[in-house]
Amino acid sequence: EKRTRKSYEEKNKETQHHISQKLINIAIAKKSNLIASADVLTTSELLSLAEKVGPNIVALKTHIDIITDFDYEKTIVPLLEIAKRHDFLLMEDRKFADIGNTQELQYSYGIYRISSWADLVTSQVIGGYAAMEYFLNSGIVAILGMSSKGTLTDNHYRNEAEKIAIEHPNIIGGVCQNEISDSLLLFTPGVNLATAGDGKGQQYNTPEHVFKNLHSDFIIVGRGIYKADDAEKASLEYKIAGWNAYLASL
Ligand code: S5P
Repeated sequence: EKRTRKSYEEKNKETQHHISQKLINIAIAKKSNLIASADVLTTSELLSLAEKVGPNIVALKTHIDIITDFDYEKTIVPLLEIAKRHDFLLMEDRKFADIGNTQELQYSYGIYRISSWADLVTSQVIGGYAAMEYFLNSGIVAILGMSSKGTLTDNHYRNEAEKIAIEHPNIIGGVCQNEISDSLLLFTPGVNLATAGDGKGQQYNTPEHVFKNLHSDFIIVGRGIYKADDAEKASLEYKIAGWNAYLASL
């Protein structure tokens, strides 16, 4: 197939981008390939979740625009401190989808000032190669295929989007439910150990499936962790499940 199973050590040698290297080094040090998605609505929930799951994750994925009481000083400044202390990266799941100029403005301005804190940002590649030029401070994770039922990311779209991702030096990887090129890190959301869907179109797979069949590099888990009675314990369970699935896939 087009993607071979490579270890994080092998990937580390091949990658050029400093953000990929940082992410992989954290994965190796923590024996974790877990990215927790913090889809919570308040600053206190966000910070408390980050504190609990921090030791077990390589990155915390945010949707910063759903934080109802967002305040740069009270939300981002302490989040950066927690990320530094527990050694994880911040990934803003903004899924940019516009022309380059607008994306540049959305990335750096408004109240969120994403460019000043996000190690990684997600972006659609619908705007084409040149639209990807302006996320200068962050590694870009391109949305190549989506996990939701009825998504328009069919084979043709995925292949065209993947070409841009492979060629663009600022794009370090892709979000996808399929295998993608070896030259990209593969991030797979839609992972849950307990359920197959959410009744709103989300479709879940297990860590075993994404490592063995897709040769994924990182799993993204939202409700499986932040909705659990004990988020800290759940993050440890997903961390262990993800790492064991990775080892078994080698
Ligand atoms: O195709 C996708 C791409 C993404 S980034 N499907 C997804 O579910 N996501 C994101 O992953 C989604 O926006 C959410 O933040 C997370 C999945 O959350 P969960 O609660 O379903 O695990």
